[in-house]
Amino acid sequence: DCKIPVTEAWIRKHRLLYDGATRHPFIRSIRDGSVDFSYFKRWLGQDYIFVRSFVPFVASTLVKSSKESGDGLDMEVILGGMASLNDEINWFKNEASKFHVSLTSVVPQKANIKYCRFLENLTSSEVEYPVAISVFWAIEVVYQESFAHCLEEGNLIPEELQGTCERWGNEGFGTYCKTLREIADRCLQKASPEVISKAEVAFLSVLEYEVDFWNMSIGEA
Ligand code: HMH
Repeated sequence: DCKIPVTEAWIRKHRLLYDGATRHPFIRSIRDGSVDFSYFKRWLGQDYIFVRSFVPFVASTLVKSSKESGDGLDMEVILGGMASLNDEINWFKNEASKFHVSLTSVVPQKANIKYCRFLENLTSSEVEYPVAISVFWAIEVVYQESFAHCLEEGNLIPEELQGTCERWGNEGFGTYCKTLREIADRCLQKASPEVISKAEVAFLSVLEYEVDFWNMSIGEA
């Protein structure tokens, strides 16, 4: 049915993989309080590296949005996203010092290197805006859904990890992800079948990289 937004169709079609990325055992362990803090610390160090390479990707998406004909609101939303990444980098530094993780000595692991390389390839001006904005949305929504799940009724989140869950699980971040999704759907609706299909492949890659990233955090990759 052409009335279902494209992202909705993708999630329905790839439900198992989507749930694999947003309901990973590592996330479930944070929710139920059984999380191993050494895994959390590994995740923290690796994610700091990831976020640093996420910034140039978001910047390249911002450039693409600025070239779109439209009301210019997309660019403002992405600019807001960049501003929150600035806060996020500072949050990582602060959190790392609380958990005694030295960010300067973190060695990027294979799953992280691969994910960062994927993002770097997407910064090319050859990559169409609908592809880039779909990837941007997918990356953010995986964390939003994961940590919002942690915060749902009945959770036993360790006090030390409450702030982490709120960082991505809070309502404001949820609204931001919804806005990104609306932008993506609007772009995809106007895109050619070839571009839509490239964007779907990229969306699936994000889900796979996210699962690998969680696996790496629990030492299984
Ligand atoms: C691996 N995916 C990963 N790290 C993040 N910080 C996000 C998504 C969301 O910002």
